[in-house]
Amino acid sequence: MDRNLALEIVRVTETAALASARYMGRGDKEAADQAAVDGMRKAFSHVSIKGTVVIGEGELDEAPMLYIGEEVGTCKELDKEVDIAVDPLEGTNLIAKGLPNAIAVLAMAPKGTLLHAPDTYMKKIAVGPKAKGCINLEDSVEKNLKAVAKALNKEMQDLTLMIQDRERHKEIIKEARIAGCRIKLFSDGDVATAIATCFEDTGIDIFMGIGGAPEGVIAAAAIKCMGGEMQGKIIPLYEEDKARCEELGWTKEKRAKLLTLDDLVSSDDVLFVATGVSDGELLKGVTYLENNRARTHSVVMRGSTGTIRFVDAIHKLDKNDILIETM
Ligand code: VTB
Ligand code: MG
Ligand code: MG
Repeated sequence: MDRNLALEIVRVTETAALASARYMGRGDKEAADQAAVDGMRKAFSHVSIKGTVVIGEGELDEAPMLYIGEEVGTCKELDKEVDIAVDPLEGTNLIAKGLPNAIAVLAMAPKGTLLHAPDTYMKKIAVGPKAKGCINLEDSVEKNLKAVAKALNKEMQDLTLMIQDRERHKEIIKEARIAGCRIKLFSDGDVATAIATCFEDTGIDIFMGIGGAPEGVIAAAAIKCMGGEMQGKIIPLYEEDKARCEELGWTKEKRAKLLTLDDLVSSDDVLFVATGVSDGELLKGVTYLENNRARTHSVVMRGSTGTIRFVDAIHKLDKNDILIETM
């Protein structure tokens, strides 16, 4: 993929973030999500790719656009064909309540290289580059924690696990407490959390738990760019998820397979971009400034070179044509 795409594509998540950040704390997660979707979709119509959404707004969030199979971008040339995975507002609940860690996010890779995960759940484990090769989703919580502690040259009591605060994680949390590590619970947004393991200064050493499968593929794109490790397994949590999996060809046999990082994202030529909507572990959220301006913080990663760029941008809102069209 063209290296300049990495710089071009940041406008897409910036627009989604700018559009949805207005809804912070307003208690309306659907409106915030819709604004992000509209903004992202509009911004895509200015990008020179021939993109197909393979991970989109599925039934989990019930958003009508950027659906799976939708074509985005201005190009027709087959050599510009890419797969796109989006979550225009990852953490709709977070924005509705004004809580931290909401991001606008997308991943892009050559056609056929992003896993077409069902819009159900995925069991996940992720670590940063130093603990690569030490984890196995099939092993016990204790074994994984011990292996990561050893790889990071840390005592167990100094290791930090981050896991979503859900009833379904009761067992993992119990085992981790017995093992003796520190545990940081979060309410929503496991893309940001999985990625945080790859940045030492976040203090997060390992991420585990069951969250959205689409979010799993998106996080894997970033982890691939940064040389960390992630594994997953499709888990239909509820009865209706099972039917949905079957409908999409995710049979019981197919679901039983452990998904490696290469299964989730098979190309090294992957792009990942995220813009903070509310303040988070890695990115600051949108702030509004005097004179109709707003500031965004984004991260752009390129797998082929491993370059990670933080983009700190000030937008003049009344001159931003994409935003004006969206509002
Ligand atoms: C997961 C997680 C996301 O929503 O999809 C979660 O991956 C939904 O889980 O990051 P519940 O059904 O238990 O709420 C997020 O937290 C936000 O989209
Ligand atoms: Mg979403
Ligand atoms: Mg989400």
